[in-house]
Amino acid sequence: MRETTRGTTSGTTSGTTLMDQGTATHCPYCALQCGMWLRPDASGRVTVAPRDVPGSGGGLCRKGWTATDLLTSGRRLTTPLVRRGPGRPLEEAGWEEALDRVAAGIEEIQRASGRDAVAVFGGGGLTNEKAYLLGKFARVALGTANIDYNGRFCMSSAAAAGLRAFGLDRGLPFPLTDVGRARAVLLAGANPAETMPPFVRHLDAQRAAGGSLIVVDPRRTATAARATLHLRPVPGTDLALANGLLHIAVAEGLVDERYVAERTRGFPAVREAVATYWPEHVERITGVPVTDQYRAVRLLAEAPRALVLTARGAEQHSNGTDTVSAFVNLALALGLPGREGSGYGCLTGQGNGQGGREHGQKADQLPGYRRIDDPGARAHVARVWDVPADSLPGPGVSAHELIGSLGTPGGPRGLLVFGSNPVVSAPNANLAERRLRGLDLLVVSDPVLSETAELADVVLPSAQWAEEDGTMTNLEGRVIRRRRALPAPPGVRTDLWIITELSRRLGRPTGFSAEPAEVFEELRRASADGPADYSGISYERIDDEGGVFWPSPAAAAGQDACDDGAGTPRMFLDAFAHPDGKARFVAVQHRPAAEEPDARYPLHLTTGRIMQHYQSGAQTRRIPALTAEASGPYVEIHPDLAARHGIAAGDRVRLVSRRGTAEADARITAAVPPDTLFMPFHWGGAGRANSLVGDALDPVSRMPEFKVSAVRLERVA
Ligand SMILES: Nc1nc2c(c(=O)[nH]1)N[C@H]1C(S)=C(S)[C@@H](COP(=O)(O)OP(=O)(O)OC[C@H]3O[C@@H](n4cnc5c(=O)[nH]c(N)nc54)[C@H](O)[C@@H]3O)O[C@H]1N2
Ligand SMILES: Nc1nc2c(c(=O)[nH]1)N[C@H]1C(S)=C(S)[C@@H](COP(=O)(O)OP(=O)(O)OC[C@H]3O[C@@H](n4cnc5c(=O)[nH]c(N)nc54)[C@H](O)[C@@H]3O)O[C@H]1N2
Ligand code: SF4
Ligand SMILES: [Mo]
Repeated sequence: MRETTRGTTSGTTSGTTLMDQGTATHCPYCALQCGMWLRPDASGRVTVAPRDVPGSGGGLCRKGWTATDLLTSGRRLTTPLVRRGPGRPLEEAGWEEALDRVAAGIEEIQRASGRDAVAVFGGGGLTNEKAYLLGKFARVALGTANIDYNGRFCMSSAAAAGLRAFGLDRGLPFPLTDVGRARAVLLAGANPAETMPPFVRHLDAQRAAGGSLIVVDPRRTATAARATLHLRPVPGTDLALANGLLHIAVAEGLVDERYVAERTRGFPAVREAVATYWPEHVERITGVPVTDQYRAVRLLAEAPRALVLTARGAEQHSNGTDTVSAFVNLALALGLPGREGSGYGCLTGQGNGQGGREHGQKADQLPGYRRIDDPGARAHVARVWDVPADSLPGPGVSAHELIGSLGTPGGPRGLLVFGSNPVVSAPNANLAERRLRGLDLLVVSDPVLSETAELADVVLPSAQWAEEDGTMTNLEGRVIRRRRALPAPPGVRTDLWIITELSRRLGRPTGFSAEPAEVFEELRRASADGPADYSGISYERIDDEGGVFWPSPAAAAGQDACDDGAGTPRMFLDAFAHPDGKARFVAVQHRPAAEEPDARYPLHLTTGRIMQHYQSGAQTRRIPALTAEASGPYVEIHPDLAARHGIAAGDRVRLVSRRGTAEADARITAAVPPDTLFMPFHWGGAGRANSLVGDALDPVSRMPEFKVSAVRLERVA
């Protein structure tokens, strides 16, 4: 199924009325990566049409439909900005001045304080090519260990749990279309009705075919409203719930003993660990009724094909890795992973949340999902980069720890940010903002003047998705093409060009290319024989096959694609990625969130997303059609709680935590439990949810606890 890069509507015969459909690309935002046709018209505006692509299908949500508004809007940056002295405002500058200033600043800091004194912060929205080149830039041109990225805030707990269970982690190790075919789906902490609306068609298909959907979410979301069974745990108690479900599976004789014996290790310790998770005890911890626990287990165990899926609601906790392990244990005991049509998967979030974690912008990684502390991996990548292996730095620290160390004694004094807006999205954002303000040099590459860019010494206006080529890896692990539909405005440059120019100024005239296709060729070699092997993937092959699933070793690239897609649509069918081919159970125990409600801060706060806004909102808050529908921050408050505080719908309320305060409009709804508030995190300033969130991290993944804080609620007079 060759994917045409330029499309024409079918059905025309004369050849004279062929209508140009435009350029075939994908939405800039989430990991579903819906297909799009982009067509610039005579007035310079770009029209969008949905494009039917394998996996995500032919739908678009409101964000996709309006994504092109930012291409032509006056709200984007079209010239570099430089702060020409402390206390001075950002002023327009030429590229030479801006880049020279960055290079000089880096050299000065590194001369005085060492190479690690300059850090890099990347993003899961960057193309594979950019993520790869950014990681190489940090290790080779800067020689710093200090690089990490916002994926640490996103799916790192699921990745850590997937690695320890299966030996390799790919968000969904099966094609998305398996969701529609599953007879039972358990969604833990996911709200795709708002976060991936076109995905919901798979859930609708699944239920229309008689399947059951179990949603685990403290809130009655639009997704939960579609569920056969909605389990509403107290925030932060999913681990106890998952252990409890496994306890019931054991007690009811529903464990797939043959699968467990043949395909796994470590079950006895887990059986023992869940022995004390009696249904009544689990109800006391989680609030989920005993009968619902039984029903969930039966629905899952009796389905011929069943999926267990987690997302941020289950993962963004100080016990997030263990929580995902508890759900994976349940899936393994029921014999799901590595079986056609069944399995465990994590719904990744960002456009390239998958590829972004595979090619070296994570503190402990080299391209191809290699470990930076593995001598063999270092030697391989150093050969591709043409540098001595011992010149490569070791592992750096995680995103939140990196931000916390900025400008402190011994910490980095300079930071380059590509593709993130941590002033809004980092936990304990008041502290994050202070740290960023304390730097000697802050450089931000961004298409817009985000809250983080506002603090920068140098802002570099980068090209947007529709103005560049590259590859993205969607939530299924399918590598797809982003294609350039129109030129960037004059004065705007691509991230690859910026990285290449900076490298040249830092004494690396070779080894960096601004051409995506050239970077991808190098990425193929760097990833070859690694866990995330892209060596068999090429732009041409993606065009031919409509995307290629990694791993795709070069040696296998000639083989015909199967019905589900090219590369490896389904992983683990024959063996898991541990040396003995067996999956690992990991015994885990419930522990409370880092911060539980008490007399001074009596309420749970949980945070998340709404349909109209994307992440820190830097992009979507600049799109009038979206802000017209969702204009500002709000808090969901249960009617009983609101009544106790004398709060009416639309009143201004203040939330107070140990870190800070946030103000927003009250939205009164029984969708939240009486002791739990929900606030979206898409706004900065006074309405910034992350001013409330704490510093607790998961000990394995270093994922922050975005989903549980203790707060008190006040009515603003
Ligand atoms: N509209 C929109 N879509 C997006 C994004 C966006 O910003 N806006 N971002 C993209 C990205 S990067 C990501 S990571 C995904 C995230 O996608 P999701 O994980 O679906 O989104 P969230 O809203 O963060 O969290 C999902 C749900 O977790 C619930 N939750 C909170 N606490 C708990 C808990 O303790 N246990 C359980 N089981 N559930 C809990 C919340 O009530 C919420 O409904 O979305 C992607 N898509
Ligand atoms: N309280 C709370 N906080 C959260 C979460 C939560 O659920 N609750 N979720 C967390 C999660 S899952 C995530 S993923 C993070 C995301 O939070 P952020 O990392 O802040 O993500 P974005 O808002 O997408 O920031 C991307 C920035 O890069 C710019 N940008 C977009 N594309 C490009 C590009 O190609 N190149 C360059 N140079 N710039 C680009 C955008 O304009 C924007 O300013 O937030 C986390 N923070
Ligand atoms: S669901 Fe995600 S990829 Fe699809 S249009 Fe919406 S934001 Fe874009
Ligand atoms: Mo995310």
